[in-house]
Amino acid sequence: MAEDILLKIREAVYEGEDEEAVKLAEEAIKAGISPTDIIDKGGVAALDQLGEEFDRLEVFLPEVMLGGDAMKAVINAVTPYMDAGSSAFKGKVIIGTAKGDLHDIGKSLVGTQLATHGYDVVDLGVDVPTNKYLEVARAEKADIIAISALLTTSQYYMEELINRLKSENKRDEFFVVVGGGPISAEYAGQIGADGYSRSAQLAVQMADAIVEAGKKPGEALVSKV
Ligand code: B12
Repeated sequence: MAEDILLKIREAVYEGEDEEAVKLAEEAIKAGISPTDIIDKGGVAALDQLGEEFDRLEVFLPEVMLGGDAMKAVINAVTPYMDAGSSAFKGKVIIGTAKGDLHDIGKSLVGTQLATHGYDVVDLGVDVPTNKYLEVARAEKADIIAISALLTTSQYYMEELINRLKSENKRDEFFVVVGGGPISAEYAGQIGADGYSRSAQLAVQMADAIVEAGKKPGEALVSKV
């Protein structure tokens, strides 16, 4: 039963049928399926399929765009049902997608998860230059800068931001956490990031571990895979 609805959501997102996808997502919620399963097993599965087929030139950008829009509609529909964890304030996070990169679905999911689990989140949107993260993080007295990248050409800016902090002798000013399709724990370690996680749910555990460890930024990588 649950598998059936999830498969139908996957098909609707794949086809870019946003109204149908939202209707099914609402049915799934009523049937007791968790928002996380709806997003991961329904929506993300469809986007992964579209991504692979796009790579093989079997589908084209308009199909991927429609799939992305349907996915966003599903996320909006199920967000109110997401489990809110402890609401005690844990820290302030500035989040955005790296320069040159317009992918915002994963970044927004991470932002929502952190916001519903005790973090004060400022979302700078997409195509965010390094200066902007730093400027807002300083103005807001943030604890964590979170950078998402889906394009290999944009992941470089994660390293740029960390190197900028080092060159200003301010590496300990912010924790810098990274994630997104092409990012791995190895890469996060290589560039000297403080945190990496494979998913939005794990991003909360990662951020909690960083805050609780009481270490200074730049000392160790916390990775949740
Ligand atoms: C949807 C999509 C689009 C949509 C984006 C819509 C939107 N509003 O975001 C559109 C159609 C606009 C698009 C455009 C392009 N895309 Co595109 N796209 C995708 C696709 C299919 C899905 C991405 C997605 O949303 N996944 C679902 C989310 C939930 O997953 P996620 O982002 O990985 O996020 C999760 C984790 O990574 C993690 N996470 C994410 N960010 C962060 C941050 C932190 C701090 C942490 C801790 C964790 C974390 O948590 C998230 C939730 O669990 C991917 C393929 C894929 N499977 O990833 C290609 C893909 C990313 N796109 C690709 C390409 C090439 C492009 C274009 C260049 C195509 C073109 N020729 O124009 C343009 C680029 C535009 C630009 N300048 O950014 C390539 C990238 C290849 C590469 N190596 O760089 C991919 C991999 C497809 C492919 N296989 O070729 N795309």
